[in-house]
Amino acid sequence: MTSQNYELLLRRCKLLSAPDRTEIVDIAISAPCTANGTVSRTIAAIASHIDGTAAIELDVQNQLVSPPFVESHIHLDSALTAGEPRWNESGTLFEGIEIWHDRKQTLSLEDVKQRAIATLKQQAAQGVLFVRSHADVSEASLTALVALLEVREDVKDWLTLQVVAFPQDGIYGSPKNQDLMEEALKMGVDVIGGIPHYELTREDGVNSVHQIFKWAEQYDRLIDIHCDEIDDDQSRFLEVVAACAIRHGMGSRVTASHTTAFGSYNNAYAFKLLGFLQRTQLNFIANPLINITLQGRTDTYPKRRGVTRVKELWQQGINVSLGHDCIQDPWYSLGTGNMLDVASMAVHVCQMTGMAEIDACYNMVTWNGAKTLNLEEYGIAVGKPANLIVLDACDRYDAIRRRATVRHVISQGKLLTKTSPAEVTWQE
Ligand code: 17E
Ligand code: FE2
Repeated sequence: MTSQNYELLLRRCKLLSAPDRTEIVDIAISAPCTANGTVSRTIAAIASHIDGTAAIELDVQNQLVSPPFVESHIHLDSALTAGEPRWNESGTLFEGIEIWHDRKQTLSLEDVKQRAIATLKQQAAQGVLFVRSHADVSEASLTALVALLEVREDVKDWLTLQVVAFPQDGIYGSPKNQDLMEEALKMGVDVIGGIPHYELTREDGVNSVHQIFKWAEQYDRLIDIHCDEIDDDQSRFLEVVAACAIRHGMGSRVTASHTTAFGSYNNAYAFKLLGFLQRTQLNFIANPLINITLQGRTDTYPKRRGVTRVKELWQQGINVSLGHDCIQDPWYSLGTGNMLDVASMAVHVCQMTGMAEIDACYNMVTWNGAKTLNLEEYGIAVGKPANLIVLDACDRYDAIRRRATVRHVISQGKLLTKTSPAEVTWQE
């Protein structure tokens, strides 16, 4: 057999080839081939030893090779604005919405694009190659949306971005907002969002969910609703989303984000709801960094964690992924884009410290995120697009515990970034 020439060869990889499988292998990535005008590089071979040469050959030395991280929930339009025009002193969701309301009066295309791309670069360098971002569409100019749709195009050679039309001020909060949602759909958003707990009345909230499902059918889009992001145990829009998902047969295309009130529901109701949810194939997104800081603010002690029931949903086999939600914005002034920070916070806040539970938290920022985003070609297998990351870690537990450095990011077959782990030298 003649030895092949590849674009890239990775030797001695500890490959996470599936959520429950690792193997030590070589991975070869094909030279680019052009089909229908797009250049693609796919995974050509995975084997215990691959004969061949390559333009770039990396000895991975038995470190972990994983599919890229998936950031399933972030607001890129507000990223990197913390303190503008003022700091969120109460730390509540509602003060955040007020501050953002003032900041968004001064948005320009360049302002949003520059911050969004800077954030995506931070994320990509840390192994994130798939991102779902909300874009606030409650401003008449739709500046945030136009900018993020342009960014989606600008980054598509190295990162896949989905954009959600997110009505921050409510679909019925102002008479123009319904038209703005429809405008956003016509402009080509990937996903329809909503915020039923922030509509003026419970009835408006319920109606907003029905309207979102109507639009999703009419325009053939995914759904991702900010749902019950409040500690109010009476905030029960999740059951409406679940019922609509069942009736429209759309479960796997629908996501309920945050659902923090689920952490406050009484157990009798929560257990009934869990049963319903199992019939829906709905996706859930928890944002543990921000949920633990924004929620519980009206409590004294005991103080609620304000995070949805991640462990119980996972135990029921329901798809849960994790997001950052914010990086340096009016709701959360911290954040670096590192998905291992998010997974680590989930381990703590959701008390998922069992070995299988820690692995599950890693899966929530990889495979589960891909499922939430309805990505078709995710994972590392022969014939798939060559997207993968090399971590300075021996397994998922090690990666989360040490927030391991992502040493190499390979996007669409090309080496996108290299990062060296910090090195300590003891001075005798
Ligand atoms: N807007 C909202 O309603 N909820 C959030 N968590 C953020 C923005 C970040
Ligand atoms: Fe959010």
